[in-house]
Amino acid sequence: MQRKTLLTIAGFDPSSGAGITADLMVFAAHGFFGTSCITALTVQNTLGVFATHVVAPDIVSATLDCLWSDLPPAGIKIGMLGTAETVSTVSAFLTRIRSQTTVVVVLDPVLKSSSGKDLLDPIGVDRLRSELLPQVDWITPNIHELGILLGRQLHSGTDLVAAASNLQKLGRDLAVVVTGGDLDPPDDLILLPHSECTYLHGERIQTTSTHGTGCAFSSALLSHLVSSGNPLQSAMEAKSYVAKAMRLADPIGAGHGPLNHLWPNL
Ligand code: PXL
Repeated sequence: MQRKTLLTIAGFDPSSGAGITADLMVFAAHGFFGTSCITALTVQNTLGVFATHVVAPDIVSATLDCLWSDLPPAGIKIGMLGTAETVSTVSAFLTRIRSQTTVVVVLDPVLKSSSGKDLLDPIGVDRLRSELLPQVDWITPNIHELGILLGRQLHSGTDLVAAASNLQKLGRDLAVVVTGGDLDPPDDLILLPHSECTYLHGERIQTTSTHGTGCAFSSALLSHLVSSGNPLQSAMEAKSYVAKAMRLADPIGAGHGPLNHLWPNL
């Protein structure tokens, strides 16, 4: 059978911990051919993000159409978008293609780097809520991103089920995974459309190799959704893939190092 293609629309991290290069490794590790549309260049290493430079929205739009006409993906992962214009460009692309065909779309709402740099402007956050959310099937915020999307600070004592349910109402049959890496215990909360919420149990892993765990989780989730179609099973597989990629990572760089995205191929 022909190998399927998955597309990532995301930023470029030259240190390969997060963004496009990490997503492509995750797709390859799951047996997919990966294509990409770069929305922004970042200047970063394991110590943090020092600058960003966005790609012009007309180049993003042309890239998406160019790939769509020749290498149509079976699934799309969206990460860093950078600006409100790019959010609208990607939303318009999804509206175009979703009127023609069914394609699974997973949105990792990349809003800030862990070193605190804004990776999406404030109007972009508004448009992500109003224009992009209705065009995606899954969203995978961590607790900080969930708080920004809902416009209030969340903490460990917050009713996360109610918060996830409020986010779900902004989409159309949206599945929400609140990733638990910043929670104690690090359990993920999953809210599927028309369903009760479920928790995926996670273990705290003692490692400094944590850069890009959100990118890896969302790309692995997309890979499993496209290969099995089973929502809960896919989220479970993606969580255990990321845990193993953290455990098997080499400690490179002086800060938060990359995961071992390619471990299934070793
Ligand atoms: O981990 C979030 C993220 C995603 N994509 C890019 C990034 C970052 C964090 O720094 O730089 C390109």
